[in-house]
Parts: sequence; structure tokens; C-alpha cells
Amino acid sequence: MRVIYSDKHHLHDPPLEYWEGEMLPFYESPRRAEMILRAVRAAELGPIDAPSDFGLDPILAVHDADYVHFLQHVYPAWVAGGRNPKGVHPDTFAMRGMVRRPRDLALQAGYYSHDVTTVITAGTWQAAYDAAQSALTAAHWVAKGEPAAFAVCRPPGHHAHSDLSAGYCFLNNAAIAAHWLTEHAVAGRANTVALLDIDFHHGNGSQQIFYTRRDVFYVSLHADPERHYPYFLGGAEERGSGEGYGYNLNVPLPAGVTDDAYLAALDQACIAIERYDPVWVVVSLGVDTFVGDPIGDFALTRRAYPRIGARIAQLNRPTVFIMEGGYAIDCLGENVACVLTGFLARTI
Ligand code: Q9C
Ligand code: ZN
Repeated sequence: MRVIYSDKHHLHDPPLEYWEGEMLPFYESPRRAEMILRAVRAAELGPIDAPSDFGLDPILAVHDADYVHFLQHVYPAWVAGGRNPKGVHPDTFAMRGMVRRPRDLALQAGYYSHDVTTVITAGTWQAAYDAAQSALTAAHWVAKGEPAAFAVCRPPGHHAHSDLSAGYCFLNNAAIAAHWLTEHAVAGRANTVALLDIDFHHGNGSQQIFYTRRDVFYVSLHADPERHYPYFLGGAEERGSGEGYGYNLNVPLPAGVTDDAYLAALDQACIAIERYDPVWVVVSLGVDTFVGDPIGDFALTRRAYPRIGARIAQLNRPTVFIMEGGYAIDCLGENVACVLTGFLARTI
């Protein structure tokens, strides 16, 4: 399995995040990717390389151009306006019916973010850009015939909408890879992707990006949004719209889900994917489903992760793994490596 990792994720390192009236250390920290890299290296999954550069076009195929411009240029505009250089922190958010976008880039912060976790610092764009390029590099490898590739993306991506940052995410790495794969022609058949999201949280951004499309089937297992972030999307009744109707499958799960219950739900999701019969599989890989995760409430043990990887391998499709969440830092690398070694045991 090819592994893609860019050191530039270190450039996105906000010191603090807001939570219930306090400022806490930023959960989505550079140590996460360091721990994953270390575990993946120890597991000897395959060669680990830096991403290639495919430019902005495959990003702009998924994201709004003005939003991308904002991400690239807001930090200096924020600081030039005399604001706090620790990071771009909007205090007001555009909501229902609020259509006016201020000309000042710094004031666009609340127009382009869904919540307070998407702090933008001097290096955020470079880190997010390299995470997207890592996902694209992984997609290129499987398009060239590799059975699987893993992109150690940081910052993560699945909460980012076409024109909104959300939940620690700026560019939707998995969506960028999935869309690119739909455009990579395969002789003689419709070019389709199943985007399987096993992060603890619903991938609201991925759902939004593909909601009206049938060539990308979004399937997500996640904490019931009645209980957990992102709250306003992720219900089972959201099934897609227009020609995308029937090509969005949400499986909300209760607190305390055990290994066996999770694997049973994953099996149902995989059966739906087998029925869809995609050319490619993209996995939004989060391990915030772990019992020890500080922001999740599932009860998966380490032993669940090889089983998850093995079930995904049974789909028997070229597979791109994209790193998403997981905040139990000490177990994070091992849990991720377990999914990937579990996957490889069935395909070697
Ligand atoms: N005190 C991902 O897993 N709320 N994003 C966090 C923590 C937002 C998670 C609150 C959770 C977003 C990629
Ligand atoms: Zn998550």
C-alpha cells in the first residue's frame, strides 16, 4: 500500500479552541499526524512519500472559487486589520437568509465557516493544500493500478462543504479524491465511487458535495446527530435529491456502540456498496470511534480496527484511505495502522 504524508501539516497549529466558555488546547494537533506516521512506518505498510502537486484545478472542481480565494488570503488581511495574529476567529456566522458577503476578507470569516473549530493561522492554507494534494496523490496511485493507498491528511476534510469550513476541516480531501476518480475514465463502464465514511462524526461536507449526484454514493456510519456534531445534518432520512436520490446513506448510531454492533452496521453499509457496484472505494478513515476518544462516545476497542479493515477489503475494489478524525493521541497511530493491516491481510 502506498502511503502519502506531507510534513507541511505542521504549518496548521492553532494554539487553542473554544469549548463551553473556555479555551482548550487544540484537539486536532500536529502530534496526531506524527503518531499516525510513526505507527504506519512501524507497520511497514509500504513506501511513504510526499505528495505530488496537481495544482488548484482538482480542488476547484469541488470547492467554490471565492471560498478557496478566502482560505488563501484571509490570514494576512486579518492581521493587516489590526486583529489578533494568533488566528482568524470569526465571532458572527452567516445563517438562514443572510446573503450579504462583506468585501473585507477578514469579515468573510463568519460567512465561510460553520463553527468555531476552523481557526485559520499563517500556514493553514499550505497545510490544507498539501492534505488535498496527498489525497489526490493517493487517488492517482490507485488509478494507476495500486490496490490501495493511504493519505495521512491533516487537517482533515470530511466536514468541509463546497464553500464552508467546519469541524477542523477546510478542504474536503476525500471529496476531492472521489471527484477526481469519477473523472478518471475507465473503459466500458460508468465511473463510480463509493465514499465510505467511518469517522465518528457525520461527514456533512461530503454529503453536501455529492447530494445531487449518483456517480458518488456517500455512505456514513456515525454518532446520531441528535447527540453529536454536526447536529444539523446526518439523519437517516437524508437520502439524496434529484438524480442523487437513493445515493446517500446515513446510519446514525447510539452511544456506547460495541465492536460487534459496529461491525454489523458496517456489514450492512458494505452490502449497500456491493449492490451499488462502484469502480472505486474512497474511505474517510476516522478512529474517533475508539472507546478512549475524548470527543466521541462509541466503545470500539483496538480489536475492532483490523476487522473493519478486513470488511472493507472484502469489497474488493481499488481503495483510497483518507485520514479524518481521531483524538485519543496515544492510541491513534496504532488504531489507524490496525485498520490498514487488517485491510492488507485480505488482499495480499
Ligand atoms: N470539544 C473531525 O473528527 N466539535 N472533526 C469538537 C470538541 C467539532 C470533529 C468539540 C468536532 C469536529 C474531523
Ligand atoms: Zn470525527
